[in-house]
Amino acid sequence: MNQIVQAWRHVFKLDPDRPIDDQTLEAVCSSGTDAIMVGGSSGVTYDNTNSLLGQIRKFQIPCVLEVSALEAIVPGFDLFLIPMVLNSSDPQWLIGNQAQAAEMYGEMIPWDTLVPEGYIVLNPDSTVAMRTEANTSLTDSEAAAYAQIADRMFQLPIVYVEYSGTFGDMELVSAVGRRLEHSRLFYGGGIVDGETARLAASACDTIVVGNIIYSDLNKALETVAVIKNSSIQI
Ligand code: 1GP
Repeated sequence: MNQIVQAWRHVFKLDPDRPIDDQTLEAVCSSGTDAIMVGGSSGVTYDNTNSLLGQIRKFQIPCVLEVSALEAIVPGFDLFLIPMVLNSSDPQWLIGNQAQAAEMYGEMIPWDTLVPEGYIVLNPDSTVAMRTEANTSLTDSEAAAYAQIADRMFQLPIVYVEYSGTFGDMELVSAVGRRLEHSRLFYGGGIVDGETARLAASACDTIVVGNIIYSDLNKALETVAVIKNSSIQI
């Protein structure tokens, strides 16, 4: 299961709360990206998640759900990514929601399909930062320390540096990457063209591209081309 994630270099993230037409979706799914991640910070429901899954399943591409709301867990995804927000000031986002899910669905949880992600949320203006009350003012070395704990103590397969909506500090991302031994480093936030994709890919293992899909499809597709046609070792 984790081996699947280990092979990803480029992922498109689609928001169930934002409609996408079939033509755009076909371009996204046929782009050469490694996987489609479904997830969002607000407005995610069972119905809009199920509907987006139905659209994506017309294409042959791994499709995973990043779980952000208990009531929007839809069966039928290849994997379920479970965020744990390492720098939230509210333990609900680190372990509380997960424990609640285990209490509600314990016997039914398909554990083999769950992949925990240690999130480090760093854009203070993003919905996710506000919602999770994340401490976004981490220094490079503080962020790297969180990552090391995620890697060596929690043994999380993914550490995800999240700047959703803005391009982040690649020095910090590199500092995090240097501290990881086993976890795969995901980076997302503000990747809007080939150049930002290249810069981010140089600092992490897997880039996640979201918003630009909805505002400039060609630029979004450029982010795949740059990763797949380059010799960047990520
Ligand atoms: C959001 O990390 C992703 O969770 C991607 O960010 O939408 O800014 O590309 P953008």
